[in-house]
Amino acid sequence: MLELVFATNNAHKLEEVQAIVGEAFVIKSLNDIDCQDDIPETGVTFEENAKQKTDYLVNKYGLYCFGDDSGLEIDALNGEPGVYSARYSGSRDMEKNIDLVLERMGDHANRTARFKTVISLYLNEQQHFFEGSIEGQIIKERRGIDGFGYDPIFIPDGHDKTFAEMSAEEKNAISHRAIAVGKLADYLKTK
Ligand code: ITT
Repeated sequence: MLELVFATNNAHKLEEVQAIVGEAFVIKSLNDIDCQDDIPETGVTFEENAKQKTDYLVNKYGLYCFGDDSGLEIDALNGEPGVYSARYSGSRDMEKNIDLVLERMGDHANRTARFKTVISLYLNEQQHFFEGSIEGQIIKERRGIDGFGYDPIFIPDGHDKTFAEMSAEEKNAISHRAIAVGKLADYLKTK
């Protein structure tokens, strides 16, 4: 059975991906291969950051692997917070990060935004990318308590609830991450 390392230690992400990919591949975390390194994420695009993760594992361990990067792009803020989503305010404090987005957005009329995920896969000496995105609107104050990150201020197009007002099942059925992982899984099923 083929093994693939997922460049994450987020057990929740790993389980979600293993469930979608099925049993044809065994997916291991960084912990599983005893990698405690802080893998650099210094790119200016999601692609670059995702590829940095797989390049690191390929160079250091010679393993087949994949890694992801995601974030929120807001048109009125010229695509910010983008690759800086996790630390937009300078810290990982999501209260502060959301406050900064709301402050910079003010009463701006254009509130269009999208969540994006890019997955980099290195398999059989080939590099592949899989992308998922979901369009929506940034609202003026937080709504909902579920999910994580910027979920309380994002309403996906065609819905009237924020991601934070949706159940995990509802969000996972339409999310940027689910779309990208679905493409990865479809590709792996052909291998
Ligand atoms: P890793 O250790 O796996 O890199 P991370 O927190 O950096 O974890 P991501 O790269 O997937 O996770 O996402 C970067 C940031 O983008 C994340 O901290 C959130 O602020 C935001 N984000 C990503 N996906 C999101 C989602 O589904 N809902 C809300 N915010 C999200």
